[in-house]
Amino acid sequence: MQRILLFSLIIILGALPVCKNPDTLENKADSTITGQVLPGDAQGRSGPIIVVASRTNELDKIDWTLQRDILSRFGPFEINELIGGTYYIAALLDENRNDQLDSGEYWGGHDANGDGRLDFVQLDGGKTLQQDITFIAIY
Ligand SMILES: [Ca+2]
Ligand SMILES: [Ca+2]
Repeated sequence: MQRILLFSLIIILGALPVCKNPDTLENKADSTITGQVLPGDAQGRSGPIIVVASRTNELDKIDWTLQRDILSRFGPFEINELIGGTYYIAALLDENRNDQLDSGEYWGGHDANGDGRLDFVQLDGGKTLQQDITFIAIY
């Protein structure tokens, strides 16, 4: 009887390291996006600036409450604890402070080719990506 118990204990202990650390390399949230928010078209305006790492560049679908940094003025931003992958960096000058992009508010982000649509960046797991962004237009 004791032998069976001991045997079971060895099996249980042997299995422990497997379930101890569920993080795999792909889903570890240890990447960072950082850079400067430049005024661009929003020069001279004020209000909280929300910068998000978004999975979409469709302005009406961006969630401004997740994976974000909030600034009180133009300047450096940093978004931490990101999983490696593809992101659109988007910025909102949230003048009415409701965490949403409203008509008449400035938006911007990383638009590499200047066509007025945000372009994605590729973020590697465990790395920090540096990308400056700017305000582009009024919504
Ligand atoms: Ca708003
Ligand atoms: Ca573009």
